[in-house]
Amino acid sequence: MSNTIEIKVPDIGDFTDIPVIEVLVAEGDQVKAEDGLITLESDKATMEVPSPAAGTIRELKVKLDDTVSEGDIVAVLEISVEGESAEAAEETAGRGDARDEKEPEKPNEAVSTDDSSEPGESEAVRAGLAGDPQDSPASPATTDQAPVTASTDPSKVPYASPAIRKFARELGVDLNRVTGSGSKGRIQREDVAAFVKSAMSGAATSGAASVGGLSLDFPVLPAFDFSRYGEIEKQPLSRIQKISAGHLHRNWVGIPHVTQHDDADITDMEAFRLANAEEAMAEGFKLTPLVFLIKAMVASLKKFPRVNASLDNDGETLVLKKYFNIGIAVDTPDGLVVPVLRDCERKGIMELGAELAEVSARARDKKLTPQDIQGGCISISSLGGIGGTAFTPIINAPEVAILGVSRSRMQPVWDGQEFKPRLMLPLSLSYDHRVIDGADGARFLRFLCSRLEDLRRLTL
Ligand code: CAO
Repeated sequence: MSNTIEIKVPDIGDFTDIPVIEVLVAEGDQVKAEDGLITLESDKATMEVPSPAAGTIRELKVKLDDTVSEGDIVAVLEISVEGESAEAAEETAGRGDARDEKEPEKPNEAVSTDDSSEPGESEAVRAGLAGDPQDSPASPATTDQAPVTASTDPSKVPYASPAIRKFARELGVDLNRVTGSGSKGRIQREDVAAFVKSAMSGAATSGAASVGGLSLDFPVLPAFDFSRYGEIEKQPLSRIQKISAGHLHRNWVGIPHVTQHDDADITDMEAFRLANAEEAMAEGFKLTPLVFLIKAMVASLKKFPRVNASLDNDGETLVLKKYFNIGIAVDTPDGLVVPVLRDCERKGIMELGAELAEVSARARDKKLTPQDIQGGCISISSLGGIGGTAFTPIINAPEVAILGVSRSRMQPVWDGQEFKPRLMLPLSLSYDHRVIDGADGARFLRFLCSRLEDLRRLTL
């Protein structure tokens, strides 16, 4: 009595030369009866050829992308006979019981993407992007991402082989949420693995977020192999970049941003700045437009208290702040950090200029302390030293607005009678639309521009 059998392609209807799209076993693998061996895909359906008995795959006669027809040998199986004879198994093998996989999937339990225990949170704080752990309130998207809920749309049957469905079931993955990278969007093993990895790490590619009680659901990027198209090099992100990536993503998705743009005529301010630049240099720092912006920001926050606020933990109460601490985004070789200048209402232009120079030097030397980056009311992100005409900065939750600064330029401005050359500074205010209405956002930014246009008004 032979101990091995040949497993053949069963009756698959009128089809011949069907492509093998998956090989699910390797030589030496132990299989159980009904375990899938290969997956075939015709124009009409996808089928799996199962093992007729338990045993060990001694020889594999097909490989990926081969084409097969009824009767072709798939594998040689050494039967581990316990209760079943090789003859009985042989009878089953190739008998025409390839499983058609188009039956709908039962909805599965979902993978939880709860990322509340974020590794490296303290570094996120150091990066100035985690919000403030002390007065921490109102980042509605801060911690509790809800478990991903299964999509149960019966019309949407995931395109995956039975083996992949089984794999997904074992991991608790809802295939409706996985994007297939195979031909015609077929979900592959790597896609399921990438989905789980992404969900577990709460990484930027995560496809789900729960924000203010609202569950968002969008497809996850499939895994890419860029080396297929040319030479590549991999560079790990720095710790700060990894941490800030998660927070920027959360803030971008979780906060309904609107960005309002305006230009401030800083011709007179620039003359004043240049007149005082030398004195600043003598004191060891550069007097840049940014310091004037900090003062104008304080005046604007006083006038519009809702902008100097955060949403409380319940998402239904505003916490209005009576202090004026301004975060400044600083570009460092390791990534973006946001140190905070405290009590800016009590400090003059020169004092703020010196402090800004000192704190940005420490940021670049990685010498900021946790206190340096806590307690901010609003942030300013200045790209004016680099260029650009406008951009849309991302709010640094739990703050509710951020000011983006682009490069000033001379422009012809119509004064009612003639064009005059004026130095115009482009400003972009992103604000949380749940807290600040569009009209108030526009008024706030115009007010801020008006203070820059006439510095005397800062004293009012
Ligand atoms: N328009 C025209 N010129 C400007 C300007 C503006 N809006 N802002 C600055 N400048 C000039 C300065 O006067 C200075 O000129 P000189 O070299 O001739 O004296 C030069 O540009 C360089 O300024 P700076 O960038 O060194 O100084 P700053 O005070 O403007 O900014 C800091 C300090 C720390 C904010 C800045 O160096 C920095 O890191 N910016 C990047 C912030 C960032 O990455 N933001 C993006 C975050 S993502 O939202």
